[in-house]
Amino acid sequence: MHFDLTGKRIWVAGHTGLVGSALVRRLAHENCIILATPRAQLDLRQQSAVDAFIRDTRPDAIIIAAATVGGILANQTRPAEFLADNLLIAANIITSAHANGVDRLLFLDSSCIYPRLAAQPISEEALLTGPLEPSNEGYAIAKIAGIKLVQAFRAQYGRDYISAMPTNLYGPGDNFDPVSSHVLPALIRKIHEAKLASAPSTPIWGSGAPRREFLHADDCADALVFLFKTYSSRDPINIGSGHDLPIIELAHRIADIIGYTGAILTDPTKPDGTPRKLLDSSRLRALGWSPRIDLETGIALTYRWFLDNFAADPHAMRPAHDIQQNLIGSA
Ligand code: GFB
Repeated sequence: MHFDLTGKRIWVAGHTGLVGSALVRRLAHENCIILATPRAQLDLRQQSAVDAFIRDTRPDAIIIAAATVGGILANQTRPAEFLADNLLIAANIITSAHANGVDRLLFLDSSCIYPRLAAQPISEEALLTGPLEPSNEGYAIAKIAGIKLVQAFRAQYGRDYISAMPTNLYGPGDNFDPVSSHVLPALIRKIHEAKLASAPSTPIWGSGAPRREFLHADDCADALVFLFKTYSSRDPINIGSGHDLPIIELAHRIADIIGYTGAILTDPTKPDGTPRKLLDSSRLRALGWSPRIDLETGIALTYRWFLDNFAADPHAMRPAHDIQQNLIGSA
């Protein structure tokens, strides 16, 4: 299968988010037209607005990188938003894409759709074989619904829609809010601030024992474009780096890169989440794609971006608790 991007109008829904902005950078190297609209002008939770946008802009293909996202605590404390917003985004865009004759679509999923205690590394077959991790059940259910929509529109209408499951992502443009962010940007900020304050120690959440796999957003975008051009199947496909590590080790690596020599303390009052999340990405590797950015390089690049864009002026960044504002309608 080859989907030729040349001259195609591609709507990147969520173009200001972590993956969306990486997709825009990556698609700039393809000979295609990128459609994007400011979030203030399009609320992806509104079916009529989404429908009108697709009707008016006539995309040939759509990548759904828009979502209400956040780290473990944001998921735990705002389950209604994570479930409802993400159900609406998936359903609105996919049904309107079909209604307007868009025949190619990629839905961006998440590794948290897999059962909490799935065998590691987690293969695509593990989907719906066991209970989900409670801290992000709402988000996971909405993302599973997205996969099912993709499969249903393929089965009933023959639409060439696909879904892909990236592992935990990080990179430039990430959310560095200490409360709502994911672990990697949260630790960059906390450890950077501990260094500036010459703090003798800095705490991380949970026991530090959970293991996570990390992939740089630019690698993820490259894999998504690769799949968009070459992959057509009802089966979702994993996108991972192939390496995981305990959170405490991640904290020490970040401290080394930042040059922080204080102690890293754990905080068992905060949630650990799922004990391990390492994807089996052999299906993607067999198709010929591999990541290029190793974790040390990726952390260093992300820290550089943080220093250039955030550390200098924290107020210029996203409002801390308003992730939704930043992602809904940010197509
Ligand atoms: O990245 P994170 O929030 O998400 O947390 P999940 C990963 C691990 O890092 C957990 C620990 O064990 C956290 O307790 N951790 C340590 C921290 N310090 C911190 C910190 O300062 N901030 C954060 N955020 N974590 C998310 C899901 O799960 O993964 C989402 O909730 C999504 O729905 C995303 O799927 C990819 O990997 O646990």
